[in-house]
Amino acid sequence: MVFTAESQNAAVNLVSAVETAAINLIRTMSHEQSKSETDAETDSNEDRFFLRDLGVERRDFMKAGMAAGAATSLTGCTGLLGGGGDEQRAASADYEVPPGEHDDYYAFLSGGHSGEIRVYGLPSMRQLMRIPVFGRESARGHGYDDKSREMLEEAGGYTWGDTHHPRLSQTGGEFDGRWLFINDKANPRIARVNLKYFQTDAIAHVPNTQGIHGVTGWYPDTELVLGNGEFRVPIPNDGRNLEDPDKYRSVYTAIDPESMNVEWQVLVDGNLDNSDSGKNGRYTFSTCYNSEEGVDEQGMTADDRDWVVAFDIPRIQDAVENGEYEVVNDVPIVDGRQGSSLNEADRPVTTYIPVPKNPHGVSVTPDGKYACASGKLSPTVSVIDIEAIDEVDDPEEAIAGRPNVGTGPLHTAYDGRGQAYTTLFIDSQVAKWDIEQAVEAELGSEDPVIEKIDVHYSPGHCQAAQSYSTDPTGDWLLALNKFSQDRFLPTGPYHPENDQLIYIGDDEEGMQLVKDTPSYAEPHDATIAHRDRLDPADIWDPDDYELDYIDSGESNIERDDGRVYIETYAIRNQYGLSDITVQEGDEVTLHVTNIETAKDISHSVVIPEYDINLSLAPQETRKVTFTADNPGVFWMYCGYFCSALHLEMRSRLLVEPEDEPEGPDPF
Ligand code: CUK
Ligand code: CUA
Ligand code: CA
Repeated sequence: MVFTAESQNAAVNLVSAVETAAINLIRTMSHEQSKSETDAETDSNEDRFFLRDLGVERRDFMKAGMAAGAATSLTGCTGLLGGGGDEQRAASADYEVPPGEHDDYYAFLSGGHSGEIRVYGLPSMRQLMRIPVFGRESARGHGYDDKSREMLEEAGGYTWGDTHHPRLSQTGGEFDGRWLFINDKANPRIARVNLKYFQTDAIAHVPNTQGIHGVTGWYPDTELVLGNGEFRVPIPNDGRNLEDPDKYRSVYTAIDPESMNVEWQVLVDGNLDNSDSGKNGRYTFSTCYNSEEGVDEQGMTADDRDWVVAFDIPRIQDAVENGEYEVVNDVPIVDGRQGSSLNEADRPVTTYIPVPKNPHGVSVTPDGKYACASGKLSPTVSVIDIEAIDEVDDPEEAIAGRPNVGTGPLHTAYDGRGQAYTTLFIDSQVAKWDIEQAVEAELGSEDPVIEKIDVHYSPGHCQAAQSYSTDPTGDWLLALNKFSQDRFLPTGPYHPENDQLIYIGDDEEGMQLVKDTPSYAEPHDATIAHRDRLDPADIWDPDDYELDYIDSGESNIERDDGRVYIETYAIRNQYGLSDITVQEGDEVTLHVTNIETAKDISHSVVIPEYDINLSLAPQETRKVTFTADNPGVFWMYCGYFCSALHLEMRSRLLVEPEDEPEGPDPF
């Protein structure tokens, strides 16, 4: 039996009569259909559609997934299907990457107010790693050794952050596997993750703004990293103009990706939400939902239009070079407001392109032709013709299309075949639409929409494989849904979020939901890179850090007037020094190399009393400094289960008291 429009209509009728009966019918239908087509179709496009030579044609379970999805929508998402239905579970199993095999893609997901990044493998959706960024994290010792602790302290000393937008560095418009940049929406910071080591290696503190929201590289070659100031504040924010919101300001900030130095800022009208870069080293784009410059929801939603700001980066750099700026908190700020004299020239520094209404995401098509801004409070996506910006008299004329995609459009991703995928927060769907058709159609037309798929529920971003680069691979789409409601076993009042994997590689069959993955609050955005784009190191290269490598037999203790500098090493199953004696009150630095050359043999140095937690991957050296202000015996042990004698891997820190302890021994 084939699952057709008729059978779906039949199912609709049945649902209105007896919901559960219909769902069972659909389940049965799709199951039978799946089985019969598996028998019948054995040859077509096997290699293309098979993930892992599992011997099953993927169309079969795509249809099964479709049926289960249809059933879910018929029930109004009330959870009658619980975990998604047997067919969906079966479909999902066919996308499993078998034990011991590797995924095709890395997906870097932001962790929201957990302040971290999660690394998934796609299509398995297995969580491969977490990368701590803006807060201390004990498993990897982030914020515990001197270097990472100083990095966090120098970037403002905040204890947590809110990561939203992981953006990979690009060379020539393609991911180069070098760095990942990510914003802190809570505090004014942008961090850099070194993708050789999957480790946060620099954090820039950005003055003159509260929090950085959207972030993007300036592509194609990531010459700058750009961050959006979302919350308007007085500049400088030193107590002036508290009651005068008209004098609150937002800035767009440029950071040098190598030095992580804040290079310049651009003052704008309104505020700045999300950001993306054009592909040819000219414009970057940011949405503004608060053109009204309101301070509450009513104020920020008063007008029907807000705007997208196009930043002409070379023109801004000229202005900086010509000294056309004011310096506040050591940063040159170029006036990019609409009335700025810099905008009277032939080439304005900023162009304000009106779009409806409280727009949210903006993303540039892989060919670099269009910047698409989602309306949020308008059911449309505004398609900006980037080349036209220089040609039109009125910026609004640069709008080349405006498809009506559905309710609550937030973010748009691309498959590289001329199609766009926009999340619909309110409809709980992803809409697929044709970009050129959107340009040809009347503004507001629904015609460019090709299909919609239900997701569960209320997606923020969706992200397609390599969508942010010039070469999307067009096979996988992640929908990062804010609510999971009834999709998983209950875990108390805090529910996991739901990251759903959708196959988008077959335009004929349409989008296929294949996997639900619960996630901890809360992924906002992701970047998905083919594994060939990255080349992570197995073990550390000692040339990549500044600390001396301490080899076997090179342990050393130097004492100088209350300072004790200890150099030692770790190897299965011991430290280079079996005990270390210091005086109460000494300032102690522990400098340790993990001299293992075998991959995956990590050690750590843990001294709980002194809050020491030094984590060491193979060939890695780190140091930590502390004051030995409590006398006594303190076991120093290894936190990684590194060998059969891991528990025996320990030494003693002996802190000699300043004053002899009093009283007899009680035992
Ligand atoms: S924002 Cu979170 S769902 Cu930071 Cu990209 Cu839209
Ligand atoms: Cu080293 Cu456990
Ligand atoms: Ca608005």
